Amino acid sequence: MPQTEFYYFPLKALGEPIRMLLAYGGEDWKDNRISSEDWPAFKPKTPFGQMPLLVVGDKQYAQSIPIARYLGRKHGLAGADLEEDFLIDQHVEFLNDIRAKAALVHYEQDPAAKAKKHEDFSKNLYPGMLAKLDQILKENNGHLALGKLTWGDFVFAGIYPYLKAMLQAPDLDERYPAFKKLEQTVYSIPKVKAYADAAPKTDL
Ligand SMILES: N[C@@H](CCC(=O)N[C@@H](CS)C(=O)NCC(=O)O)C(=O)O
Repeated sequence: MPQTEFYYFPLKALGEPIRMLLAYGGEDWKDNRISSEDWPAFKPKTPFGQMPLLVVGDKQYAQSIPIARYLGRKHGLAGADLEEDFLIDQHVEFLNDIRAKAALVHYEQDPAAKAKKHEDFSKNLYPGMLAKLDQILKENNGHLALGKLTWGDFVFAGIYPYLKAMLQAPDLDERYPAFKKLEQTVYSIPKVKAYADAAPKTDL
């Protein structure tokens, strides 16, 4: 069996769903956490100049959501047919829409523009999007899709701390208990828990 190597920064963020899926699948994999000092030398070796990156033997797999979908299919966490796969994709993309909006604020360099964007999105965008996400979880038995565990739940649980920080919403758990519950559901799966217990602790 070729060695499976995973590469990401020493953060959860976009890498954690993939780490959790590798752990769930019981794969023999190496968790390479690339420091910001080592990143410039590694960047040109990646397909898109970005991480996460999964390498299996001589094959490289890039882009976090396709990697999660690929591992989900590999480990029995996908839909049973095209229609079910579509529902998982639809809700993962909606979650990613929220992440992308929050990232616009989080990565804004100008402090005044950042504060203005945060105020605007907090008033006009986040409440509706978060309420919709909450409704999706409630309609799906606490899961992101299909009323049961899918790879989409791993995407949710893995990025949740990063999302919470980018939304500047430390009270998100209290406002939407279903979010925290889904994160806990995935982290309480024994193989995922064993990975998380042994992994370096990071906030995001
Ligand atoms: N669409 C890509 C985005 C990946 C991405 O934004 N990666 C960031 C870290 S979260 C990165 O590699 N940044 C370093 C750089 O661009 O030099 C994915 O989902 O994998």
